[in-house]
Amino acid sequence: MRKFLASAEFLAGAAASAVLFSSATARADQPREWEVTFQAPATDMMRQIERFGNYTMWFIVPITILVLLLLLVCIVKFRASANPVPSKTSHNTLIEVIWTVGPVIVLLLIAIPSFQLLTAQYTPPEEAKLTVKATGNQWNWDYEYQVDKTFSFNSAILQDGDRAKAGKEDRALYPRLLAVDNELVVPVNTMTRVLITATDVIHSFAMPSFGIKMDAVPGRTNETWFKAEKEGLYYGQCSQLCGKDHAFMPIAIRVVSEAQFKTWLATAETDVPGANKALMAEIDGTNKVAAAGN
Ligand SMILES: [Cu+2]
Repeated sequence: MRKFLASAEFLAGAAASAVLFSSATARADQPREWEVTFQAPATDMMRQIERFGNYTMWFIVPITILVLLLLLVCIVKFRASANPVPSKTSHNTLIEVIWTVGPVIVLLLIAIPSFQLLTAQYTPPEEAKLTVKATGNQWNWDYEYQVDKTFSFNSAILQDGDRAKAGKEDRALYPRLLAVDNELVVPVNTMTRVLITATDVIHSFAMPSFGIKMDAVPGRTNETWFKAEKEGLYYGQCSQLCGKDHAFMPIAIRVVSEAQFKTWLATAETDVPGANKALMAEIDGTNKVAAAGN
């Protein structure tokens, strides 16, 4: 028994350090195995969503326990052997009032903050400084930067064969099925508007750690926004079943400093792969300096 406990302790420790290690090296957020909670929020909106999710638990857990207990009481107390003559009661005004008013109060307590959150999601707190348009295709994304000199590029899943050429061999930072060839690059702490549409079927642009998910509908432009607070590489996926390669159209957003974004933008207008290479080299360099400083 002691041996089992010791090995369990070791496993837990190893798992914890693996999580710490990977988050320290990856500097990003992405889905993880056996994850039961939300990804760490990278925007205030996601923090609000997380708070609301935790708040609803205060209702969900007690109600589930109450219903389970009531069921158990009925099963044991009113079983045929203990209760051979069943009650013929069909009405009880007090109980009916309680089971009507109680749920109404619970629903109001959930509905009011829920609508407040929904309103906040549709009310950008400030004017956007950057507008990008995301167009879903079967099965990749086009990103258009609506800046002085509008330009666009395609972002598709990273093929294993292209890893070396792209300099993306680190599978913690560029995971299989989530890494892309060209990330959407945005500056940190900048109000970013995302216009979302599609060319063929309905897709959905979703970034869990930003708290955004918006359908991409052909012939229609939807709008959402985010303001990322932390630099890093974030992963999401198309979230509307869109055909055979639906599981293979990830979304990757690279949040960089304002200076890095300016440099990237100046090159990207004419040469997206070149701008990405330079940006990756610079980020790698600053990471090494930071690691050396520790
Ligand atoms: Cu899709």
